[in-house]
Amino acid sequence: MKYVDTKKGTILLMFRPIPDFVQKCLFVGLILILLTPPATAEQGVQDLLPDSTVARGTGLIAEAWLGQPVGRYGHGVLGDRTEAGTLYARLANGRVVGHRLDSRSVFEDLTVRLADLNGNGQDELVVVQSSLEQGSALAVLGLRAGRLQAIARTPWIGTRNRWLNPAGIADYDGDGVMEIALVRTPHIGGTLQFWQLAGGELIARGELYGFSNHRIGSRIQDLSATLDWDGDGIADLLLPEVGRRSLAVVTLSGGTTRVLTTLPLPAEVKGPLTLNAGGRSVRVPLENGETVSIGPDT
Ligand SMILES: [Ca+2]
Ligand SMILES: [Ca+2]
Ligand SMILES: [Ca+2]
Repeated sequence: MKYVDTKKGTILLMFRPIPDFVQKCLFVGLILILLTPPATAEQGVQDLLPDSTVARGTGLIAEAWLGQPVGRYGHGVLGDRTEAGTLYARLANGRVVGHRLDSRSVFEDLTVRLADLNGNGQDELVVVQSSLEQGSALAVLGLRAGRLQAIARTPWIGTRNRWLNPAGIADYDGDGVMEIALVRTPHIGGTLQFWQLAGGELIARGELYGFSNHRIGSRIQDLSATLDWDGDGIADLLLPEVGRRSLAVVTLSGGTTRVLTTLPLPAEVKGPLTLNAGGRSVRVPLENGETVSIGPDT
C-alpha cells in the first residue's frame, strides 16, 4: 500500500485503502468545495427560462421570472418547444420563492407581469399558464404568508395548443380597479378580452373580436400599448387588428368595449411597441424594417 506524503495527510490517510484515482478525485473535490464561495442570503436570478425576461417590482416582490425549462408541452408558438415549469420571485429581503406546476401544465410565456390588481399595495403576478389538454388560461399568483400561491385563473380555452397573449394591465373602464387585457387565440382570429380580479376570481368585463397581438413563432409579445388616446382621463389600448396591417384604439370606458379609431400601416407590425417620452405616442417597428410613430397628435 502506498504512503501518501502530504501536509493534508490527515485527510488523505483516511482514504489510504482507496485506489489512487479515487483519492485524486476526492482531493480535487475537496479543493473545489474550499474554493466555492459560501451561499449568501441575497440570491440572484437562477434557473431562468432561455430568452425570457426578468420583471422588476418596487414592493415586497423585487424580481419575478420564469424558470425550470421543460419540454412536456411542445406547442412552440413562442419560438421553441421549451416552456417553464416554475415561477420564481425574489423578495425585497433577498429570499427566493417559487411556485412549481405539476406535470399537467406549463407557463407558456416569456415574462411575468407585476401589478397591484386588488389595491392592497402589493403586486400580484400575471402569467399565461397552459394545460397540456385544454390550452391556455391567464393565471394570477400572489404572495401569501411568504409563499407564492395561485389566486385566480380564467377558464382554459378548452383545446390543446390554443394560446392567449396578454395585451396590457390598467384601469381601462375608469372604475378605479385594474383590468387585464388579453387576446385569446391571436393566431387564428383573436378576441380581445378584459378581466378584473374581484373577490378572488377573475371576472370578464368585456370582449371584442378581430385582433392579433402575436406572430406565431416570434418571441416578441409586446404588440400593444396603453395610453389615453382620446384624453378623457381613462386608459385606452392600442393593438393590431387581425392580419397586423392596421392598429385599433380600443376603449372600455363606461364598461362598453368599442373601437375609437383604426390606423392602417404600410407593413405588418413586428413590435415591440414602446411609448415615446411623454407617453403621447407609440413607436411601432414594422416587419419591413421601418419604424413609425403613432399618436393622437401625429
Ligand atoms: Ca395586490
Ligand atoms: Ca377598471
Ligand atoms: Ca381614454
